[in-house]
Amino acid sequence: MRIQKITLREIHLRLLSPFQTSFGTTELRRILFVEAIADGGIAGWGESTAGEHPFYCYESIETAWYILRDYLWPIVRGREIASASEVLNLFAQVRGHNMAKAALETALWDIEAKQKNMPLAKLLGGTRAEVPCGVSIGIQPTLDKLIGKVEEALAAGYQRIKIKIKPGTDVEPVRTLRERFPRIRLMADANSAYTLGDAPLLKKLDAFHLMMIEQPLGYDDIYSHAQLQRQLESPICLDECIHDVENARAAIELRACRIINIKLGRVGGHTSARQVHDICQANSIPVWCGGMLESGIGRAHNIAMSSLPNFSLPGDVSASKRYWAEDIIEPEVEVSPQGTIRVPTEPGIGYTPRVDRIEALTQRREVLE
Ligand code: OSB
Ligand code: MG
Repeated sequence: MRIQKITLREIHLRLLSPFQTSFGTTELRRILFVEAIADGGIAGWGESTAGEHPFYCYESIETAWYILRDYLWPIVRGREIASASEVLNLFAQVRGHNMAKAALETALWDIEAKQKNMPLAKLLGGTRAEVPCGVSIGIQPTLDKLIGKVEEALAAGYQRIKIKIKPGTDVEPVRTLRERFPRIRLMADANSAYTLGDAPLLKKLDAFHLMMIEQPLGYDDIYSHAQLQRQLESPICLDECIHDVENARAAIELRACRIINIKLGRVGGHTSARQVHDICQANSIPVWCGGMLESGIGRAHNIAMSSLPNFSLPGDVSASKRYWAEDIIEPEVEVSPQGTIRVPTEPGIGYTPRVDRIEALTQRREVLE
């Protein structure tokens, strides 16, 4: 394929309810899309999961836009690309900025799948017809509200509940949920809010039989997670720390975690995600797909990736209607009463971007040729 042009777009989408983590609260998502047009006119779509602020990681929508325009597009422009699987290496010259890379790389995967008239899931090597789903519930103002959110998610069929924790809002909500729901699959995500000195506090969570504790320590600190894992019975799952197959390998060999959360943006796209998936599989480390409050386009890519065989644990990819009054794809992402999402069998990402609606929500646009 040869890419004729790409369009960068920023849309604003308001979450149905504010989402609070240990690093802040999000109410309005500023989402960057890449629409790439290949020779032959086939369009592919990707979504950058960079946040509004550099709080989850150093990237933000502003850095992603700049890196895409000034560095990544010039690498792709005019180049004959035999397969989207080449793009990870082409982009290696740019250090980091994985969310910017993933936005363009995933769009090219969508194009390649459409050119081959195949579902993206199949092109990636996916084997699942449906993927198991969990929910990620933000920090709530009261324990009653938290219980209400959990009841709602369980009634909708979701297979596991993740709650966000932060210092001061940790043992209490976990204990409350475990007492109220003794048998559910429950986990907690700290988004790097603790230090190794908090090990005694984190150890208290062992009493509640969590599936895992996600990213308790420093966002780039694999070594301290290895020290913590030795002290905990609960498995540690790494999120923020894992950017590519090499540091996944380091985390596995150091025994810093027993589970890895894969996010397309954080690892730089489908090729890297598949490499992380494969090394985890070879080492009996189960993986699951993390979420970044994506709109339908990012969600569709997450579903395709989650069809790979080692995505054996329920992920954070849930129904469009949990986030948005109206999504920007057709059909919206739906979850069955059993808590699964059907992997589309249509070509490409298998959901159609609603271009009119995207156009109406667009705050900024830049066409690069
Ligand atoms: O750490 O998994 C995370 C949202 C924004 C930033 C980081 C994270 C999250 C979530 C939400 O947990 C997952 C989702 O429902 O999209
Ligand atoms: Mg996380």
